[in-house]
Amino acid sequence: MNYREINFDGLVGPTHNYAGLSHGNLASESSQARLSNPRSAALQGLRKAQTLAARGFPQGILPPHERPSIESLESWGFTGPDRSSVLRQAARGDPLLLAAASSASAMWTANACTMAPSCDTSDGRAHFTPANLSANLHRSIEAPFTLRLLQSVFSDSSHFAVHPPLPGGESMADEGAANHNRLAGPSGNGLHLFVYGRSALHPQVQRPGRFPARQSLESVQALARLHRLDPAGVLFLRQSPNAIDAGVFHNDVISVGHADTFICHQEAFAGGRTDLDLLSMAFARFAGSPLRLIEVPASRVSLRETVRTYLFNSQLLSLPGGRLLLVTPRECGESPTVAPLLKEWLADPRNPVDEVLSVDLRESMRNGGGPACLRQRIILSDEEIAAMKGRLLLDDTLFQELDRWIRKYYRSELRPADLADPHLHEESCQALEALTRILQLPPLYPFQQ
Ligand code: SUG
Repeated sequence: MNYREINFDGLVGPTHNYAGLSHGNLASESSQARLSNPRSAALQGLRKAQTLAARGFPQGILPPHERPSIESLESWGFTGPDRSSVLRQAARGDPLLLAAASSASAMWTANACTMAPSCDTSDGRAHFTPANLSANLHRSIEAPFTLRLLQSVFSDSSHFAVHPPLPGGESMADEGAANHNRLAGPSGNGLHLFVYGRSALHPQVQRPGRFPARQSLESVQALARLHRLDPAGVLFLRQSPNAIDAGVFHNDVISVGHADTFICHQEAFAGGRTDLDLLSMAFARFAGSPLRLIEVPASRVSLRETVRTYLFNSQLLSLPGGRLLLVTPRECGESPTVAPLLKEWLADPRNPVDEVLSVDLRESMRNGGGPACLRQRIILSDEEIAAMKGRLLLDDTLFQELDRWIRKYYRSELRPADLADPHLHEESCQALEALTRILQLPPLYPFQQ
């Protein structure tokens, strides 16, 4: 069977703003209250997706969520005869809750779910579990809509299993594919690397001292079981608490893997070199071929520069002949330490990276979201692709329609104070209504019920 990796990028929603909601995410904290430009943000993301689609990389799109989430505000006790009164009450009662209900954070679809392709699962179906994102209030409210969306797109239960987000609150905190990599060699056997930052049931596992560790060991173990993965093809590694304390709130800020290549910073994992040896051995045993491992020493790129440039939040994509394309944030090319490193990689014939493509994602980057955060990798067979519902695969026509849609509906300036503006919610709903038609989805949004 022929399998393809499709990158599903999240369309940035019309309420994209900087509310400083993510403790431990340095970009989010330092951008708080900054003026945002939702239109540019959405166009930057769409342009990245289109650039890759135009080069022949299969590319999908996932829609934004309804924001501000009136449903969430009502569930937190803000009531009223209509939506504007709920918004007014929330703005007066607790502007921080309104900000949490308004974030366009669903754009970072790496956090939408974790998936396992059908070639790796014992029941031969592709498995999906939406992330509960319970570490942050503004992100936790994404899970119900993500579930509805996945259930709608992957509704054919002969091909797909869509699980509900993990229950269990903080103990089962799950951030989705941002802490998961599937590595595979020519044999096609996929090794699943799950990364966690703490354990709920084993308090002896050291936690970071400064910032929260979002993903629990118990959650990744549950995902591997639910997705019916072969235990021999699964590895759990702990993120380095030092890295978390330096602002590495997800593992995809410090490592990226694709096919048989894994690129990471020296300080990515708690066990350092031992963990990388474990990974190489597990891969060689399971995939039957060696892992191409690129470890970047701290003496070349500091943790600080790692977090500032998002080098490891680049996308790795297969070019013909087993070579790789690295899609980096523009910040990498501007860095006095990262730019020369990338040049060296390109000049070194032993390094599998053959091309670097720099993309401008400034609006998302200011909230801590680089190229890899904006995409969810979904590996499907041709038959499964045909069984997907909706018009989510990006081609030139869809790109043109989405480009026009963004230019029509999105504001070019948004301040945190604008979140209480009832017109913003109305405009967003009009935009999402139009998008529902463009993407040929059923009415899934709360305002459509
Ligand atoms: O969860 N930022 C997101 C960034 C997510 C990046 N995703 C990956 N690494 N895969 C987060 O911290 C900031 C929102 C604000 O502050 O307004 C935010 O949610």
